[in-house]
Amino acid sequence: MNALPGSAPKLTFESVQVRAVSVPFRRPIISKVGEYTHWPFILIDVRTKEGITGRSYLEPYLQKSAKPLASIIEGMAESMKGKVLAPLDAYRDAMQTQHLNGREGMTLIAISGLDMAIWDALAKAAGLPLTVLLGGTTGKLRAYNTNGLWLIPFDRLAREAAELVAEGGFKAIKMRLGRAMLKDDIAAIAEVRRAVGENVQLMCDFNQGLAFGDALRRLHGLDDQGLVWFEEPIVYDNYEGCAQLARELRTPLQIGENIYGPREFYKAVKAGAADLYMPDLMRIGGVTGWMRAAAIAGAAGLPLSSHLYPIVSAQLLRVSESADWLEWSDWAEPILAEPFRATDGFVTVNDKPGSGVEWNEEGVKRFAL
Ligand code: SMN
Ligand code: MG
Repeated sequence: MNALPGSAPKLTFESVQVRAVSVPFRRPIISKVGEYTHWPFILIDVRTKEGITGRSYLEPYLQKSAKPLASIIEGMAESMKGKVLAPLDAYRDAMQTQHLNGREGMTLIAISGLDMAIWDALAKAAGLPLTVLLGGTTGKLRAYNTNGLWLIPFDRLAREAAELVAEGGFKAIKMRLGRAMLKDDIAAIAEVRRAVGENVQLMCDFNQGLAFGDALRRLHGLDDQGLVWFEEPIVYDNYEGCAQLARELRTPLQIGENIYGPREFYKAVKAGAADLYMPDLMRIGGVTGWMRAAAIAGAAGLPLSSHLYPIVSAQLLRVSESADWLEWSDWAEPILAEPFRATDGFVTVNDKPGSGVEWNEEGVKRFAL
């Protein structure tokens, strides 16, 4: 390394490798945003002249997005070549040039992927876990299991709920709602409660599946169910509608996984669109975007949870002022060098340098697209 005594080592961007895989689900997604049997991942390796490789992955939902996204990332990386690895500069420069294509969508997803890999490289070069590089400490975070309870047949709910609890001693799990009638949602909740008892907390997610009028009626009908939150009842960017629901209902309203970047995040917060927020690293702008959004949430006194990306999100929740829940899933496990498991409902950020993302090359080869 070319470090001077007392200074952080400097890293230089050399090249990027982008690969795509598609991993079959143990429990396929059946939701209002579609049905999926496989989950695509884009794997990003940022190589530096100094020999350190920064890694990240994206979960682009649609297999067909993998190729165009990979070429956007490669194009963006072209202009980073030879530059000092500095995530805030890279974010700014990429935004300045890429805003010609729009500041959200694929642009920000690509920036987010590169940003996370760059931060990973810097943490590795410093010999520190990302959370420590960002000024925090390693340790535990409470997590809920999101691995199942999609809109599956009613008679499978109880068994699956019990399985989710058992997967990591979870004290909280998430189920999907928005079945045909209000009474169906009430019955589904009762079925899950029957299986897991009163001591497991229940989150619920509508995946934007309700029209505003339906949501108004449905959520009032579910308001006395003791749910931890109502997630995305209506289309995510109807901030006025979300704000009305947040004001009217006693159960906290949760949104955030579809919000692009800290600027949009600020607009949602300013509109009072929710009581709780859960940014997704792929859309919020990677580590850089997350830290900016976390500062806004912290200052506004709004609890912050994560969406997907459990390993990297855990590093960031540890340094987020208003950290709330980590959303735990094991979907990336077949391509990761080490599983990221929960015990007694908690995940632990360990002392390994970096963000925690390393590949299981055998898994990557097996599920390559
Ligand atoms: C979700 C995650 C991944 C795919 C579809 C839906 C969901 C969540 O919104 O919050 O976990
Ligand atoms: Mg959701």
